[in-house]
Amino acid sequence: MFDPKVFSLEGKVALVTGATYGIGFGIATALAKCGATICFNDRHQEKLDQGIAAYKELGIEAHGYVCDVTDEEAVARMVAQIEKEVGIIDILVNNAGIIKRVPMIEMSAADFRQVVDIDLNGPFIMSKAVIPGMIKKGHGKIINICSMMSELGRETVSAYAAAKGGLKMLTKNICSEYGKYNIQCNGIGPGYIATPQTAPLRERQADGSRHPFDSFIVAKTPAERWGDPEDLQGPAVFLASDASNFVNGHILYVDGGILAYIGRQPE
Ligand code: NAP
Ligand code: GCO
Repeated sequence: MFDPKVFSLEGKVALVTGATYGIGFGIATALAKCGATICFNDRHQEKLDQGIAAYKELGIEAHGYVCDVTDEEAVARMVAQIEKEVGIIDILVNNAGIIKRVPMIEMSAADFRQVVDIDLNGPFIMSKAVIPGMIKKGHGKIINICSMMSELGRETVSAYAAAKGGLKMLTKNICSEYGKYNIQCNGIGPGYIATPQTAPLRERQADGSRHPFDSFIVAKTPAERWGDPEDLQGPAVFLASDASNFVNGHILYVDGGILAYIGRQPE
């Protein structure tokens, strides 16, 4: 008999990286509402405090840590501290990420490296730090926040596309290497989601009209709208829960249909 409790995260410890606001915050609040204890990090104490207050407003007692996901020693310290204070991590969501929109031939190697460092090396460093605990515990869930750019390219986002394409393959490799320990590593590929990261693409024009990129995305999305962090909550709960115990190495695109659509035909 199917038991809906399979979606429950009661008793689980979840670490969501970069979850002070945006997609990470949305996912963390959903995991908390399903019973998980939430840990999150931010690079800055001030933003961390704002995050803790925002969770509190929703009745969630989140554990916050100042930590940069690219700093291997700091990550190891944070994971050890979480294991001591909260418990071994059952669920890791690699959400922290940045984008730099610069035409490739104008982009410095330093900027390209920084994007790859945060968006790809960060999930590697984080996963490497939590997998030993998951092996010890006999189960684990890793969810990597991928992108449309794990599949598609576009002008100005070469570093981001390289990193998110790499993250898709890191997901498949973690599945391949650690599936035997009952660890499931999957990705979520959000479509275009209204958060601070995409705010410049949605800015109103001087005459009050929509940004051309905003109109382009609405036209390219069969749902005819931008996504919200809330759109990612159900998929994240599914991939964090026992309901997905035989789903591994999969990228779940949550994009309002963008990847299925060739685009609007000319009028
Ligand atoms: P956002 O609003 O810019 O939030 C990004 C978060 O990552 C912030 O909390 C930021 O914290 C944190 N962060 C960045 N670098 C970090 C580092 N080195 N160490 C720790 N935390 C770091 O972005 P978002 O739109 O919510 O995106 C979240 C994730 O989804 C990203 O991986 C993004 O690429 C991906 N994504 C976004 C969209 C979209 O349309 N919005 C679509 C697909 C995928 P601080 O800067 O405060 O430290
Ligand atoms: C861009 C966007 C994207 C999205 C997202 C799409 O400039 O094209 O910022 O890359 O944020 O990752 O899935």
